[in-house]
Amino acid sequence: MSQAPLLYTVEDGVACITLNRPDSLNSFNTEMHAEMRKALKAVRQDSSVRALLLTGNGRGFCAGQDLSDRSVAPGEQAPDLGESLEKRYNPMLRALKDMPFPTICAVNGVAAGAGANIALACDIVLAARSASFIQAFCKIGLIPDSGGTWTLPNLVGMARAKGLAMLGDKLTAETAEQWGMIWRCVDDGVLQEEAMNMARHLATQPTRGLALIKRALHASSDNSFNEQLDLERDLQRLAGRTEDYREGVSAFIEKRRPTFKGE
Ligand code: T3D
Repeated sequence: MSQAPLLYTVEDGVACITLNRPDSLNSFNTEMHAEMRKALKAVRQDSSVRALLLTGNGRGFCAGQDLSDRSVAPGEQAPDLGESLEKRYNPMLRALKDMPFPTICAVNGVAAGAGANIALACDIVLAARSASFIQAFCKIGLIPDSGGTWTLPNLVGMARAKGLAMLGDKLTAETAEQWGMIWRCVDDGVLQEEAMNMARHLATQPTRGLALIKRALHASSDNSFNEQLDLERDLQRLAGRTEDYREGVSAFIEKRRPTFKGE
C-alpha cells in the first residue's frame, strides 16, 4: 500500500499538516494537492482549531512541483502551467494566507520552488539550521509562483528578491533569519518541539484579535498610511468587541492570567 502523501492531526487546538513524500523531498503531485485541499478545508471548518502548523517529513520540507509529472516529449504539447496555478497552487496559497488564526511553518530541510514560497506564506516561519530556501524556478525557465513575486520583495526588499529569483542560489536558514525573511532559525534537534510549543501557545491566545492583526498587516502593502489608519480604526472596533478583549482587560485589572477562548 502506498503511504499517505500528507499527514493530518489536531491536538490542543493545533492542526498539524505534515507533507509526506520524503523520497521526492515532499514535492507536490496531483494526489498531494488533493489531500492538501482536503486538509486545508478541514482545518478551516474545525472550530476547535486555533493554530496551524505546517512541516515536512524526512530531510526536505518541500521541493515544489513534482517535476516527474512535467517532462514533455518532443512534439508533445506542454502542460498549461497557468491552469495548474489557477486550479491547485493559488487556491492553496489563498487558503493558507486567509486562515483566521496563526499559521506556523517548521521548515525542516530544503524548501525549493513552490515549497519555499508556501513556507514563506505562513505567518511565522521557523527553520532548522540545516534548512535552506531556493527560488529554483529560474533554473528551469519559470518565474517564482505561489506568491513568491509578492512575498519576496515584501520580506527582503527588491534587490534581494531579484537576486534570489534570478540566480536561484541556495539561501541558508541563518541568512534567511539575518535578512528578516523568516522569524527564526533554530537547531535541527529542537525545531519540531519549538514549533509545536509556539503553535500551542498561539492556540491559547485571542484568536480573533490575531486574525485581525493578520488582516491589517496583509493590507498594509496596498494601503497609504492614511488608509491604514482608517483600517486600524475599523479593525480595532471589531477587536474591542471580542470576549477575549474583555477577558484580557479583566485579567490585567485583577492581576491574574487571562483565559482566552478565541471568541
Ligand atoms: O508545474 C506547475 O504546476 C507550475 C508550478 C511550479 C511550481 C514549482 O515548484 S516549479 C520548481 C520545481 N522544483 C524544483 O525545480 C526543485 C527541484 N529539486 C532540486 O533542485 C533539488 O532536488 C533540491 C535543490 C531541492 C535538493 O537537492 P539535493 O541534492 O539535496 O537532493 P536531490 O538528490 O536533488 O533530490 C533527492 C530526491 O528527490 C531525488 O530523487 P532520487 O534521485 O533520490 O530518486 C530527486 O529527483 C527528488 N526530487 C527533488 N526535487 C524534486 C524531486 N522529484 C520530483 N520533483 C521535484 N521537484
